[in-house]
Amino acid sequence: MRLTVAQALVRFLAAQEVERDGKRQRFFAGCLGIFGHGNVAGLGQALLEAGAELPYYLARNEQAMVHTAVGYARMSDRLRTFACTTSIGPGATNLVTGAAVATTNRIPVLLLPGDVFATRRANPVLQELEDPTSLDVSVNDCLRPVSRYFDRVWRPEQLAAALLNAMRVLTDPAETGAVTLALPQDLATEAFEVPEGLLEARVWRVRRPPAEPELVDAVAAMVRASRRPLIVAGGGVIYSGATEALARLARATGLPVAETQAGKGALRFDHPASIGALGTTGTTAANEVAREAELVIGIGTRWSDFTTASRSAFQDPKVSFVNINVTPFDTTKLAALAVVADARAALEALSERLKGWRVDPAYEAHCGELAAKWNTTVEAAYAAPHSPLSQAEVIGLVEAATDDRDVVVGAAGSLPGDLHKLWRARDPKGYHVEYAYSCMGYEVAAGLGVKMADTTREVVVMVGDGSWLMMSSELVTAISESIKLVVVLVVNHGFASIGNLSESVGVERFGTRYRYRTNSGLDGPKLPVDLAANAASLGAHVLQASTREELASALASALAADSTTVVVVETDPLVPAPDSASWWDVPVAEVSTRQGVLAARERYEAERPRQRPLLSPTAATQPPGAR
Ligand SMILES: Cc1ncc(C[n+]2csc(CCOP(=O)(O)OP(=O)(O)O)c2C)c(N)n1
Ligand SMILES: [Mg+2]
Repeated sequence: MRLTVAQALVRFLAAQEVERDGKRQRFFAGCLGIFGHGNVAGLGQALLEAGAELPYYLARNEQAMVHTAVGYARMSDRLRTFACTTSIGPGATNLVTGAAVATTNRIPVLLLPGDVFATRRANPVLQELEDPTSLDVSVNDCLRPVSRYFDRVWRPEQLAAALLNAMRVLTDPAETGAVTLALPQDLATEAFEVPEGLLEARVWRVRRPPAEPELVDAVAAMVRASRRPLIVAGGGVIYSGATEALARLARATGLPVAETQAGKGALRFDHPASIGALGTTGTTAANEVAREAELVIGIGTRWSDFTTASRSAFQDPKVSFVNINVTPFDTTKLAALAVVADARAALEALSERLKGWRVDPAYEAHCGELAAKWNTTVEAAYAAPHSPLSQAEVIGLVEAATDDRDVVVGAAGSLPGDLHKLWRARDPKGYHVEYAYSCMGYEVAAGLGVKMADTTREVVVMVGDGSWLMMSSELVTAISESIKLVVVLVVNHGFASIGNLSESVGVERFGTRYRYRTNSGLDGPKLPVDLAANAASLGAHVLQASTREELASALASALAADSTTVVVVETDPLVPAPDSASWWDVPVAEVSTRQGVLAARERYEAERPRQRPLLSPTAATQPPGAR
């Protein structure tokens, strides 16, 4: 069969399926894209011809379309995603930030940037970089470090191997992330004889590697010997579909479970073993249990500094770690006993080995009391009235307005931290906050992908005014596709998060307010920017709320509506969420003419000694007799 490279590629993508636990489905839900010179004649032509075989969605910004694909893939537990096509040059480099979001979060997306001519017959072409030291460099090389697999297909004969490797990485739970296949624009339109078999339907099995039995024995022995064990659930628990296995183990043993950002929702907040969010943005319950834990079992977590409170969260001098993770890279962190395994498989095996065993009842009761106490703190933060409203009040009203299965989406600013500690998750897919890359602009675009992945749930995007100004473009895509979102736009006239951080490092909220400039800085009156009018101009229905009653009623009508509503609410950036006695390592200037900086440096130096290297081998990884 004679096809262009782009036609063959599109047919290949349409024929790929994945299978896990006997459930088979198409891997690519479609192709998101923005056409320009570099992809319109190649992939554009091929997608037109393919029609419903690989549906095409017009996005408004290339970075945003990767966010949409990431939102979709995360909501689909990494078993489905989108391909993303761009023009060459700026369209392609706009992908870089989105690719980094995908790769840091370990979420599969396929990027198909256009590239310069393979033949070089008319170079430099429009938007070509021209590196005088090497003509085979193009701007797409920026995508190499943020891609788990990168290939530039210079010749039609190379297409088959590139596609098979792309699928290998995208469907491998340990390897997955952004995959980039750069397509020189002349090559994409070139016809070739498609190798036999390439376009036949293909099923990729998503593996569930079991834990080695000796390791499960070792972990069970460590748990039995520990007086204060703790489980930390990360995103891997959710992607593996291990939440029920975790709930059963926790119920049977009383092992307390704390959650990372990506792992939040692994247990319902009211499960008796749930102690909530861990770390810098954690609950007092999880942070107190972590402080004294003797044994910490991380499952499907990459141990970011927010989770470990910059390695200050664990203070027991003999604390040891176990890492259960499908990604070998993550298992060696914190000098843990490394268990390379699928989360569900490992949890089931561990449950078997721990049959009949339970944590000390006093410890269980202690964890339960701490969790109940934090719940009281949350209730109080939700109820305390402020004018303008506090962000906690807004979160409380969104929580109250939504059903168990609805999804809250967030990413950067002060919302992720406040949501992590306050939001009471009632469903494993109900909490979707991107906090590996914490990328401003993810919110609306990803919300669109989340809704496309599961149209049976209401999706509530919570976004700050800073993020909104940076990237609200995909609201237009949602409108044009008649995909309903509820967006809660939190207006606090600047960066509450970085303002607060700035103050804590002695930098006095410098440059973090959306205000007119005066002689002393950005501290004049508020700007006449009207984000409600801005949202309405993009085609959304808009409701404004300034009291609790107005917000509750706006949320109720937005949730009941058939089309996208943006609820604009003003909040006070100076009312913080309740503190959870934790820390984050953000270095403070060592010398300064300002007293505030010196005081902040002093506080910083006082905290640093709580930080621990966490390098001690566990008993199971030490040679016999070493302890
Ligand atoms: C793309 C990007 N640029 C910069 C940052 C650094 N940053 C983190 S939060 C933030 C401010 C966010 O403002 P807003 O969305 O209004 O949320 P708020 O802090 O007010 O809650 C900035 C600039 C980031 N995370 N992402
Ligand atoms: Mg803001």
